[in-house]
Amino acid sequence: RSAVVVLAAAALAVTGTVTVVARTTTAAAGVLAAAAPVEDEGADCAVPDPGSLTANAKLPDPFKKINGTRITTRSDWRCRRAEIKDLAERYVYGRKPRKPATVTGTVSATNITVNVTDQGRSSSFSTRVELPSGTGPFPAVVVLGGLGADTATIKAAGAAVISYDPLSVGKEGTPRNNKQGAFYSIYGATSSTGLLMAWAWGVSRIIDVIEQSGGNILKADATGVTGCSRYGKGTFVTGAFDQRIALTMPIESGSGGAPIFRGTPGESGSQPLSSAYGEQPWLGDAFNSFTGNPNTLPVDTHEMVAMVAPRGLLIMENPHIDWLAARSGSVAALGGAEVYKALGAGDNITYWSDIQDGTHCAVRSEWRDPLQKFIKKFLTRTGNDPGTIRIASKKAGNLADWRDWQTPTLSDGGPTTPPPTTAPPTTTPPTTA
Ligand code: MCU
Repeated sequence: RSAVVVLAAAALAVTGTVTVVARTTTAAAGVLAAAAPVEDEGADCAVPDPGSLTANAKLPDPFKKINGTRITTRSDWRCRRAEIKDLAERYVYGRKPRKPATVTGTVSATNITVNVTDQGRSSSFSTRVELPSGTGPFPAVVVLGGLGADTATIKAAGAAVISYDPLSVGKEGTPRNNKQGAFYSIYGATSSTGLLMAWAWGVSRIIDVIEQSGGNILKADATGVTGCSRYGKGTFVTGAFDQRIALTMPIESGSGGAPIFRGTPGESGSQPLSSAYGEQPWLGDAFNSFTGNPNTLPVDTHEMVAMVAPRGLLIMENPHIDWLAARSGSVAALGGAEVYKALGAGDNITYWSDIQDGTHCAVRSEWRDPLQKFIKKFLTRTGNDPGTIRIASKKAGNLADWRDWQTPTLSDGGPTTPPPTTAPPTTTPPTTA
């Protein structure tokens, strides 16, 4: 497998309204883009106890293991990722249970049913399905909650739309000690796992059913996920915690979603962490200890971005509404993109906040093109878009302000040097008389 994906993390050009990070790509991006065949590919990794927490105003070094040493190879990332996953569950979202004892269900051209049994308890939920035109089997995008998703573009690009109501799996409006929905019917109303992770678990169970369905209608290895606002938070968590998901597309997720936790206290007008924790039981109960001091978190969302790597990630953010914390969102994307680059997959992430209309969760013309391109790259697999980092200057964060670590050159997994920029010498063809 020679994934010759070379990233020349080139010119950081600041244009009039946006920061564009130009990138150069050579061949075979698809090799690293592949989703894993299992939900949690690093489940066998030995993850040490995190020990006592120490304050760090900067973003934790994603390349530094819990034992204090830094990873040196791309293959080391697999178990470093498992550490990040453990920290994120422990302190931020709550535990995502392992694959349940039994998942059954059906896939038809109009709906999916999901029945789960685990720990002796059962629950069910269902979703609607809309197929694109043409002949299947089709890739599919799970749309959380309906809001803001450009379903016309998704279908036009050749993917089915699975309309999933996250609230059937994790209900809003309940106190933390009485959580409700298909997840909590199994794992208990006092489970400390927050709604975002419960919603993510529901998407994983939908994928289980698609996998078992025989693949005549929907393809199991080409699933995307999207959603806006609170469902953008859910989308972000869903993509981070299931490595079968080929393309993750959170929209305007705000505090508790993509934006770095460390950034929101200093980002004027952004939703405070106490509010993201308190408005609904979105985050896990354990996050309560960090709402006033995110600096003691041993993990931040640039590392959840990194958990998605090298899979496709399209982060869409709105810089016109302060509450949405788009500056902190840009820092998460830039920080996480460092891991993508180190893995040779720098062109598998797009971040786009350069938009005109400030309406929350509007379907926007600016996002149509990047959306189509990433669906073609990661779901129908008919494209090879190199990704774009397009940050509105109004809410442009600076990664250098947030890190005290540098991105290592990881020693395996293919070349890490850019291709020659000068053309090779040409030979003059012999002239024949
Ligand atoms: C951005 O997502 C949330 C936000 O965190 C909440 O404070 C607000 O009430 O709702 C937003 C949302 O989900 O809007 C649909």
